[in-house]
Amino acid sequence: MALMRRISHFLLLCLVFLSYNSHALANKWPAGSSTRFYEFKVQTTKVKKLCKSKDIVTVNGMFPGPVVYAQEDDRVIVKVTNESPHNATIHWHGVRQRLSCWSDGPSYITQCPIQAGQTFTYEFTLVQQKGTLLWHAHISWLRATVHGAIVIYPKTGAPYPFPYPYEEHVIVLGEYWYKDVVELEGKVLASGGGPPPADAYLINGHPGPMYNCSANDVYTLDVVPGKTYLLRIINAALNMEHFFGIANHKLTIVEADGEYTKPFMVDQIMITPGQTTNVLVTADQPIGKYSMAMGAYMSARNVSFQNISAVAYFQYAGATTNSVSLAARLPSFNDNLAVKSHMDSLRSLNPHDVPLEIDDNLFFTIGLNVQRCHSSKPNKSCQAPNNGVFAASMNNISFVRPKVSLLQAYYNKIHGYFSADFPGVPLKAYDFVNGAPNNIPNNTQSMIGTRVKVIEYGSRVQLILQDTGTVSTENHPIHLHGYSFYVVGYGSGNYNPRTASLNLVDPPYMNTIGVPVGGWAAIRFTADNPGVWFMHCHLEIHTSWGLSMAFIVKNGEGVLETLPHPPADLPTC
Ligand SMILES: *[C@@H]1O[C@H](CO)[C@@H](O)[C@H](O)[C@H]1NC(C)=O
Ligand SMILES: *[C@@H]1O[C@H](CO)[C@@H](O)[C@H](O)[C@H]1NC(C)=O
Ligand SMILES: *[C@@H]1O[C@H](CO)[C@@H](O)[C@H](O)[C@H]1NC(C)=O
Ligand SMILES: *[C@@H]1O[C@H](CO)[C@@H](O)[C@H](O)[C@H]1NC(C)=O
Ligand SMILES: *[C@@H]1O[C@H](CO)[C@@H](O)[C@H](O)[C@H]1NC(C)=O
Ligand SMILES: *[C@@H]1O[C@H](CO)[C@@H](O)[C@H](O)[C@H]1NC(C)=O
Ligand SMILES: *[C@@H]1O[C@H](CO)[C@@H](O)[C@H](O)[C@H]1NC(C)=O
Ligand SMILES: [Cu+2]
Repeated sequence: MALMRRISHFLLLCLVFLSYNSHALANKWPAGSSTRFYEFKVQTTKVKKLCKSKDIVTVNGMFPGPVVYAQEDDRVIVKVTNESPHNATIHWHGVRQRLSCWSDGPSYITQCPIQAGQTFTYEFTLVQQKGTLLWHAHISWLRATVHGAIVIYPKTGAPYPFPYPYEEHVIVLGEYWYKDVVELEGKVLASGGGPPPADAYLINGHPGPMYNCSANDVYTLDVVPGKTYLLRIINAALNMEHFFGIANHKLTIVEADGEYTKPFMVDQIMITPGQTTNVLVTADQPIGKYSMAMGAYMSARNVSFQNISAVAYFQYAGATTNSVSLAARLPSFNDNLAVKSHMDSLRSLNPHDVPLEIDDNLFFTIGLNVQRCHSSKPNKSCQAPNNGVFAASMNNISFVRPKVSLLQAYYNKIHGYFSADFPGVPLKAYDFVNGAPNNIPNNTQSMIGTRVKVIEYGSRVQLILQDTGTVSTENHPIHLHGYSFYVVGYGSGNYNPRTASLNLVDPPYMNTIGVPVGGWAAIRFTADNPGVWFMHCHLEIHTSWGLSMAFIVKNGEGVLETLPHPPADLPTC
């Protein structure tokens, strides 16, 4: 029974479907690393939300999907069967996939899609990884509904570096559309313009009382006065970044992207899609019902977005269900200072190997573009500003997905699908934040192509990510596959190596960094995991527009530095 008290209603639901995994929640872990088996069925599921019924794609009929529980150093095996009519793949976001690039999951980067009726088994080891991560579909916009938590407990006998919480709860943030998201992506791309705002935000699949027909569709976290809770917050939203907070309660950040941080108390957090943040919250307020809110952070100009918050309840035992909820106050949608103060608070608890010397000095611009209209129906298909077509790029190259997976093409030396000439620095230097180069006024165009950057095994990499103002400056959440990286610096304006101050002592170790609007971020990692690793903006529309690239990290010497052969059941294109 002690076990049952420790899990939320949300987790209970998962247990109903996945009872064979319920042991994973127990406090007593088997000694040594073990193997966790999961079975994922990607399928079409009917849901009723916000006044309407519709079909969505889920895993095992659950939304959000099942939680994958494991322990540090465990082997995880997930058999994915695609029972949906769409192509599918699953990405294990933040799992570093040591020597298992084949199981990373981004479609056309490390694998061909699992087509309708096919099965593929992902296998990886959580080498020295613990904390909260997420899994999600990595193809088209399916991730909107195909996502869930990964909870990795520390090794047996390794306590949390903070007071043991009374209970732990997973909080998954999402966005919801009435329209079919796969069709929606196609329509948005065909229009040349921007995407429509989400119809609602969701907390653990529930929009809360602020939308139509949703007064009773509210996630409620029941708390005991005086107790401390660990919230494992995951942003699985598609196209927006968010603020999250609880009325009258402080949050103590203890982990970001699956790595412990020095504890820091804040009123609210900003969390980008792809990021995970663990916070402690103590029910230390008068008995009552408090709202937990998820609202928009929109740093770009002139973009319409859903400005109604999703609300859940943080409800004390003893509060009556009809007691009035105290509203959570979130920063206003464009409060960049609130975002900066959250970033300033993130410091690694145990930094171990921050690269101090650099072998590869890279500089990538990131931002949106508007291409010239080539359509005979500009009103229909060129709806970006100046009757153009939206694109997005890194170093002015809009990435085009190849027809086969890059990893298969690279591994089997199949030519013609990519070129290894992704530039390490921009081809033109100019005032990135404030405008286009002087010699090409009003030129907002980008190049298109499938280009990769090749890195030697073991190279110590510094990468400056620089936001551009070609269309509008914006905070872009950049995610790197296969690695976590130290965020050694960030700032506003154009990066200047003479004035930039870097933290090489206790920088946060992350897998997704919200590069400040109109600013830059500097990240460092040691390229010691061979394979093809996607790097992209985690706002899905920006990835659709080409804000991505891939690194090829070469093999080193010997089996421990060499990518093994592909699994036999790897899908083909
Ligand atoms: C609720 O429905 C009405 C009528 O359809 C609509 O005008 C309004 O915008 C909706 N409100 C929200 C929050 O969706
Ligand atoms: C803002 O958006 C409107 C409507 O989409 C468009 O007409 C206008 O040109 C945009 N302004 C700028 C500065 O991009
Ligand atoms: C929310 O968005 C609607 C429509 O886009 C707009 O009319 C309204 O002023 C916005 N409200 C706030 C508080 O920004
Ligand atoms: C295209 O849009 C412009 C204004 O946005 C309008 O004046 C024009 O009539 C439209 N053309 C067609 C063919 O719909
Ligand atoms: C650049 O844009 C400005 C403002 O839209 C316009 O006045 C100017 O003529 C444009 N210059 C060129 C060379 O197109
Ligand atoms: C980006 O590429 C396009 C297409 O080649 C070119 O016209 C434009 O000048 C480039 N812009 C920058 C900033 O390099
Ligand atoms: C599904 O994937 C296969 C293999 O890459 C591809 O040929 C097919 O066009 C894809 N189907 C859709 C609807 O994208
Ligand atoms: Cu972006």
